[in-house]
Amino acid sequence: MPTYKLYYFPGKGRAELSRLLFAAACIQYEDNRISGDEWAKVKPTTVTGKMPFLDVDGAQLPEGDAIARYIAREHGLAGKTSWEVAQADVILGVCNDLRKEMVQAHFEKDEKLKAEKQTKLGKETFPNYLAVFEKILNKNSNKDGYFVGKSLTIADLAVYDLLDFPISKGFLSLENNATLKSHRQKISEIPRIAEWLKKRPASEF
Ligand SMILES: N[C@@H](CCC(=O)N[C@@H](CS)C(=O)NCC(=O)O)C(=O)O
Repeated sequence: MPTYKLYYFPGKGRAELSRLLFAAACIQYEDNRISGDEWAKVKPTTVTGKMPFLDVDGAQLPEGDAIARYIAREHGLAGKTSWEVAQADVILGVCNDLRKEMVQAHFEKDEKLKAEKQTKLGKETFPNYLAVFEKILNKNSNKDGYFVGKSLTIADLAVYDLLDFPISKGFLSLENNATLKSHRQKISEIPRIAEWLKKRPASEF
């Protein structure tokens, strides 16, 4: 087993999916949370000048999605066939589209535009994306399973992770999305995930 060292700011952000994957696969790793001051020193030593990056036996892998997909492939959470891996990639793509809209609304500097973007997010964007997630879940799992195949994959954890912030902030409720709600509950009750959710450091993002 290689020695894994994950580097990111003290938050969930682009690193949390990898942490959830490590938890699900029960893999030991160093969870290095770098402060702004430390980052100024670390940045010039990195491949892309960005975090997260994963050190694997001394070799550096940047890019949050590349890291998560690598961990998933190495530890049986990427999908069991090439088709399943592609289906999981679909979910990751949809997650990235939704994340982009969430980030744009949250970090909009113009207050009027921000209010408009947040209203659109709540009234249009979230309902549309949640409907897509539910359609895929229902098609795959007869309403009580996983996004891809018959077992946990990176896709389940990606959706869980992405919806964490808006749900925890009260911006989003799954009350009208029973399938997604029960999926979320199921993922949070997987013992290794439940343990990580309980012990992970608190952070807003
Ligand atoms: N596409 C990259 C984006 C990475 C990225 O933008 N990281 C930000 C934090 S979320 C960062 O390192 N900012 C500090 C900097 O650019 O110096 C990924 O998904 O990993």
